[in-house]
Amino acid sequence: MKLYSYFRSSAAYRARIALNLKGLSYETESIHLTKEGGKQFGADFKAINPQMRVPVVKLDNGEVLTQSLAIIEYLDEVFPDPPFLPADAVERAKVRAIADTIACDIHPLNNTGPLKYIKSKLGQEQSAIDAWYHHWILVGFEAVEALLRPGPYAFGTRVTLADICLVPQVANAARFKVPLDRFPKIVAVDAACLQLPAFDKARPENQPDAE
Ligand SMILES: N[C@@H](CCC(=O)N[C@@H](CS)C(=O)NCC(=O)O)C(=O)O
Repeated sequence: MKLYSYFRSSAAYRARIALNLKGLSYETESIHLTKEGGKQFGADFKAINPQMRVPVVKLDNGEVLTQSLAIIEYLDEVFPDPPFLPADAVERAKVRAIADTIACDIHPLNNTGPLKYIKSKLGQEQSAIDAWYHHWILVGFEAVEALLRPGPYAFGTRVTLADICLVPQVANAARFKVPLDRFPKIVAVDAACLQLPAFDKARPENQPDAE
């Protein structure tokens, strides 16, 4: 398998954690999202992912998968051990709700493309962009903090999809100096997950393209 990734991309970080948890080996091809205007916009990568975003997984049979949650679901279906979701349908919906709060509600508002647009097209100062970034993480994390179960992980004693989404979002928050003292459960889950080799190996600073 090949993972098109970028060390700072939190969506790619999700895919890296999932691949590691399943014990799958993969080759990383780095797509630098800022160098020379962004390698994701080059014709070669556009031919691979018309959305021009990472992560992308290229399977050994040549099939190309995009969107981190679709990639993670695929991995969970094809490599069911260890499962990313609980056995009970209600519990599964709750884990997915935490993951979606992060992947569908928080992350898109803090993503590279929209931030660039706010700055260059809407003429906002960096201070306004930082305030925007902080705001959407803080309101999103308030909800996530309330949805977490007693740990050590986001939804109890087993790692789930919720952890796979939460840890990269905490890394983004830390990078942009969002204060997390209001979220002791999130901070504890993040610390517990990062003790696991699958999460540690997936950290931005442990990637071959880390700067
Ligand atoms: N919903 C997508 C988000 C993917 C995404 O937006 N990736 C960002 C990096 S975290 C990206 O490639 N951005 C490039 C750009 O906006 O130009 C997923 O979960 O895979």
